[in-house]
Amino acid sequence: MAYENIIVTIEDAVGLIQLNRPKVMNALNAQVMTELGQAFDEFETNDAVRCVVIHGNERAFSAGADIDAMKTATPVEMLKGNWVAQWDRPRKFAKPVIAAVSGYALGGGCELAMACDIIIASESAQFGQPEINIGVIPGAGGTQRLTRAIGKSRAMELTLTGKFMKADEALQRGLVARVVPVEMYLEAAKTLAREIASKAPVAAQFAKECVNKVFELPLGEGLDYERRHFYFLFSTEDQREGMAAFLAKRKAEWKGK
Ligand code: CO8
Repeated sequence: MAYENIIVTIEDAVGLIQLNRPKVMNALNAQVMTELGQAFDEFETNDAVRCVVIHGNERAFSAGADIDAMKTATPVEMLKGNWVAQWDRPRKFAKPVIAAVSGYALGGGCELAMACDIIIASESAQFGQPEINIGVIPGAGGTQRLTRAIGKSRAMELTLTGKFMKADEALQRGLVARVVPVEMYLEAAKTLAREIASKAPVAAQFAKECVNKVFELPLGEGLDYERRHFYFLFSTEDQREGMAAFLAKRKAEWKGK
């Protein structure tokens, strides 16, 4: 598929999506989000892809939704276009998704990173929901996901002031998994993606789904959900193979079924 606003490649078993509007700090407009959805569709059906990394450039992961594109939008246009729904795509995508964040991850950029399963940040990363400064509020999950990730008081402070949070604080508060030097952030994300891609695919899909359910279900239902998925894995060839390989002290050969 030909893309104009993103660059899509596959390296080993890792699907790579680079947001590619550097002149506007990778601002996210309807075209970018549509292409992002198409790239996910492409990767979803490609068994060779087992993990995805989304990144921008060193200066910006993304400075958010394209302000110029939405400055005159009406509520009905927003509703009909419904491109906000694309922000949920990484969560709904079956395979694990890593956001590799360097520089700014603001507004919809922060929301897109938070919709991914893991965030790897460079030392220059800055996260924020500055929509208050342009007369609106986060609209693609920021109030919900940031608060769940870092707690109410600090999320409220960031959302009400529009200030940015630096990488070291994002790490300390659990928003990101790891902070690495700028020159290493993409490689670190790819290395992690390759490691995840080497695991049993169905188990990886279920692990992602179960961890994400923490944010949606009460504990009892979440525990039941996890247990049912655990039982189900005993119907896969990979469970037999994984346990047999462990006992035979050899490397498992996953089939993804
Ligand atoms: N949209 C459009 N253009 C942008 C955006 C953006 N979000 N961010 C930066 N740009 C453009 C600038 O206009 C500028 O363009 P030009 O060179 O033509 O003047 C270029 O990128 C470079 O930006 P700056 O000159 O401002 O660079 P600085 O280094 O001085 O500042 C910042 C960098 C701090 C990132 C600054 O650009 C900034 O504050 N950007 C806006 C951040 C922001 O407010 N983000 C939230 C947007 S609203 C949102 O995301 C809502 C999401 C809900 C989803 C709803 C979808 C319908």
